[in-house]
Amino acid sequence: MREKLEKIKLESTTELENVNTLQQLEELRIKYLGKKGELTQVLRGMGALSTEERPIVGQFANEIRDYINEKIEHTEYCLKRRELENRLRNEFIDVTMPSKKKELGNKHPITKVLDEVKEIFVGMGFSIVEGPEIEKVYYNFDALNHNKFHPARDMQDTFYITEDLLLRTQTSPVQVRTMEKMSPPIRIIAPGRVYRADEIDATHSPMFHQIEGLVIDKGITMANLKGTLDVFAKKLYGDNVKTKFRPHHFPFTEPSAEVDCSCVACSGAGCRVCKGSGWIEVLGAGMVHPNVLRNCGIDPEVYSGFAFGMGLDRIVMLKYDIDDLRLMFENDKRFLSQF
Ligand code: 2NM
Repeated sequence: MREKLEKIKLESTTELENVNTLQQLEELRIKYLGKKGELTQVLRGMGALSTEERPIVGQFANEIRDYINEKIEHTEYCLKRRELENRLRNEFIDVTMPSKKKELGNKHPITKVLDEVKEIFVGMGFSIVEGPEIEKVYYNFDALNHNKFHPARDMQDTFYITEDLLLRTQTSPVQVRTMEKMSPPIRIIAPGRVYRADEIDATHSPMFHQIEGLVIDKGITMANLKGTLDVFAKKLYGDNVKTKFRPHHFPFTEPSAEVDCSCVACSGAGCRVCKGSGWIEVLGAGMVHPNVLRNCGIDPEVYSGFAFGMGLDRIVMLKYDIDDLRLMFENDKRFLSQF
């Protein structure tokens, strides 16, 4: 029996020294110390020993059990430490490594200029209103004093959805909706996307951006219009900018004018940007036609007002010296990141 115990001690020692995983270690623990383990078997067989031998062998067996236990604990400790060291080595974080750059986007140039324009008008007491891009023919044309034969109404020029629904060609329907809902005084601007069936080229796009403004109150005159737009031009392009009003025609205003600003690039001397004229066309404007006021439930005998409209995309192109409108809608990051 003593020999058997010696053998267990020897074998378990070698085996424990060759253990590589906690799983193997647990298997060995069961092999030697488990209920049916080799050492347990020996201890069970002690009944067959003589009274003299029993305590000696018993003590020896206990020593071996303690020895194996200790060896298991030690091996477990070593394995766990090795595992931890491996993990620490593999999960090592090099804090000096350059980090992945978070690419911060920036505002689209159209949004930037729109924000600027909004700020200028809000500063003058205007509110910002928006409306649907899919609009009723009535709001886009009829209410705005466009007669049935106005060329803009042509199927070739405007995107119709049904006979009485279209993609708005201007943001003026928003003004009509506002006049229907609110009573004067009204001071609003209506920015947004508008649509026209134009062929795409460097200066045309079937979708572009407009900002229209409207002021209705008692005693509003052309002088208010000129003053407001002159202040706007100076805030947008600088205090030295001059404005010029040229007679024009719009169906929804009478009288109507086109508004030029002295060229921002050459201060009026004449250059590539203004094509030698010293002026750039920026706005259309006029006194709201009495028919429009009536259509919207406002009495033209009591109230008068002015309105204006501008193409935002063109203003952006002038401001940033962009020579092709298409660049603004291609969303190439190399282009967009320049503003
Ligand atoms: C323009 C030019 C002139 C305009 C007119 C109206 C309304 F609703 F009051 F009739 N809104 N916008 C207007 C006037 C727009 O854009 C070039």
